Amino acid sequence: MINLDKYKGCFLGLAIGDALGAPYEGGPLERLLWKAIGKTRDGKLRYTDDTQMAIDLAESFLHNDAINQDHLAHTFSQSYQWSRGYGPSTSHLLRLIKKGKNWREVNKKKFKTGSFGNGAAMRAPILAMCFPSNTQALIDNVNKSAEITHAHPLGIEGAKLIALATQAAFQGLSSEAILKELHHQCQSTIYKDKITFCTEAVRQSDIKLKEIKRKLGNGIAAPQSCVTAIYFSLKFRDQTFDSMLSQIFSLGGDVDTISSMACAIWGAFHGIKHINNSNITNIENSKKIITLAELLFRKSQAS
Ligand code: 8NA
Ligand code: MG
Ligand code: MG
Ligand code: MG
Repeated sequence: MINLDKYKGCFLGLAIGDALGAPYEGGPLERLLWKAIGKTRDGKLRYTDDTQMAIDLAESFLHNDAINQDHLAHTFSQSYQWSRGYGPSTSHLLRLIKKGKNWREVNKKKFKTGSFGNGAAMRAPILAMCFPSNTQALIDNVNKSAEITHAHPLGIEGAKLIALATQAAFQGLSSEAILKELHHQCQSTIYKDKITFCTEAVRQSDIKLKEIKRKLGNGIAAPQSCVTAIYFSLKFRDQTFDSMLSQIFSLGGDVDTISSMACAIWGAFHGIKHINNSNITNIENSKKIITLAELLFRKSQAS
């Protein structure tokens, strides 16, 4: 059953996973930088590019009642701030759009085939809130959202898997059914093989974290992180939000993005009532995020 509680859990999960995961990301220099800039003036944990782009996507969708690529590109560029830790190619692109370039002319400037970073996937849970019941509409709009910043087929495919996993979590499907459907939806062998491994790993009781890292990855490329996030959301489906977070923190690598995607899916399964209140009140703009989740839910009920 899809309900408002799940919408709030999904959006807040995304932001909490991101803000709590950010200090664990990367090497010692990045951690030092995050110590300096990772808190707001009133002591809340700052979220990073992952949540900012998710908020942009929600606001642009609510404004247009659709994914309007030009409006979305503009919205991304207007809220861009280097201090939120955007990926290098996305930073470059958003600065060009801010200067007045059309996104279509610059989205393949850095990489001829477009970026396959996980930047399109990290905002994909919001698309499942925009299109909670129509799978084809969800896939079409994942493509539209991803193309602006991540036109590479592997960047788009990672976003599609995260969006479909979130949609299935809202609907409360069994983990077996979710993985079967994701396997069916994979276009490339790289994702297909990872979903096959993930299906085994979710069942196995003694799987080691280093095996997950080796087989599914923990990097900033979409194929190195999207199935990893799906794995954690399913492995910890019947355990606490905080126990999932602590495992992802131990994984290392692109922790903010992997925990953001995993926590969004977990939140879509269980809803806000299963997330500790201290996690919610500790992060920047939690009230605004709850309001956006309410507006998205209301729109989904009206259509
Ligand atoms: P992106 O689009 O810049 O892609 C990330 C990286 O992936 C690129 O910089 C390349 O190294 C590589 N890459 C992507 N596409 C190609 C290609 N076609 N050919 C060769 N290499 C390629 O960034 P994004 O928007 O996808 O974001 C990815 C991650 O970066 C996110 O996790 C986000 O949180 C961020 N991030 C930031 C920091 C930081 O503190 N600055 C650290 C880690 C990750
Ligand atoms: Mg980030
Ligand atoms: Mg980061
Ligand atoms: Mg990241």
